[in-house]
Amino acid sequence: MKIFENILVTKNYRDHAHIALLQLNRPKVLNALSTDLMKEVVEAMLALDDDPNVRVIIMTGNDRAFAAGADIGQMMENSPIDQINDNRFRSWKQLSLVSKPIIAAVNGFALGGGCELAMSCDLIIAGDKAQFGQPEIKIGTIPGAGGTQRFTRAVGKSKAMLAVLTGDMIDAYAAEKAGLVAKVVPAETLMQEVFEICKVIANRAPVAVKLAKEAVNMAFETSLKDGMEFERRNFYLTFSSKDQKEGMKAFMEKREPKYEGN
Ligand code: CO8
Repeated sequence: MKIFENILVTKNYRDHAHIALLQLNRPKVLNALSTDLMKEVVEAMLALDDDPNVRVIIMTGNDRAFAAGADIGQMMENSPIDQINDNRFRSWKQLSLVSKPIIAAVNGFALGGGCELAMSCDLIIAGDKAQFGQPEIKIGTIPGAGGTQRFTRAVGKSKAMLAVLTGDMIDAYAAEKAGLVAKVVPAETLMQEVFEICKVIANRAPVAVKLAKEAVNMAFETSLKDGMEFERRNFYLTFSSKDQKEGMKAFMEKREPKYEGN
C-alpha cells in the first residue's frame, strides 16, 4: 500500500490477514479533515476494498480525536463556488461504494465532519471518553456531510435538533443510549475491543457479510416494502455461494465452517 501524507494504512493489522487499519493522522489539528486527507481516505478505502485478503476495515484517529471536523482554516474564506469547485463531497460519496464493513473506533472528539465521517462507517464503537457533536452552528454554518440526515436517522428528531441547534457535544454513553454508537468500552482498550469484533466479522462468510451490509444500508434509502424485497433478493443470492453450502453443512455436521469468500 502506498505511503500517504495524512493517513496511515496498515494491512494485516495485529497480524490478522483479513483486517486492515486506516488511521487519520493530522494530530496537530485534531485530525481536521482537509480535502487532501479525505481524498487519501477514499483512495485507501477503495484500494482496501479491492484487496481480496481484506475482509474488515477499521477507521480510527488517536486518543485525543477521531476528527474535530472539516478543516476550518482551509474553508473559512471559501465562496460557495470555491466549495463547488473543490468538490470535497465527491470523496464522501465514494466512501459509500466500499462493499466491506468499516468499523469506526472513536476515542476523543468526533465533531462536525468528524462525526459525519464516523457515521459514514458501518458502525461506531466508542471509548468512554469520546465526545460526539455537530458544532457547526457555533461557527455560523450547518452540517454538510450528513449531520442533519444520518445523525437524525440515528438518534431521532428531538435529540438531533438539540445537538444541531445548540452545537453542544454528547458523551459516549449518551451517544450509545441514543443509538449513534453500538458499544462503549474503556478508552484504553478500544482498539483491542474493536479488533475482537473485527475478528468475529472476518470469520463470517465474506460474501454474506457484504450482502448483509448492503441490505442494512438499503433500510436508509427505501420504503419498507422495497427494502424487504431487496433483502429477500440478497438472501436468495447467498444460496449461490459455496460459503452458504459450507456454513449450513458445517452446522449439520457440528463443526466450524471454513469460508473461502466465494
Ligand atoms: N479545523 C482546523 N483546525 C482545528 C479544528 C478544525 N476543525 N479543530 C481543532 N483544530 C486545531 C486548533 O485550531 C488547534 O490548533 P493550534 O494548536 O495551531 O492552535 C488544535 O487543533 C488543537 O485544538 P484546540 O486548541 O482548540 O483544542 P481544545 O482541546 O482546546 O478544543 C475542540 C478541542 C473543542 C475540539 C476545539 O478544537 C474545537 O471546537 N474545534 C472545532 C470543532 C468544529 O467546529 N468542528 C466543525 C467544523 S465545520 C465542519 O466540520 C463542517 C463539515 C462539512 C462537511 C465536511 C467537508 C470536508
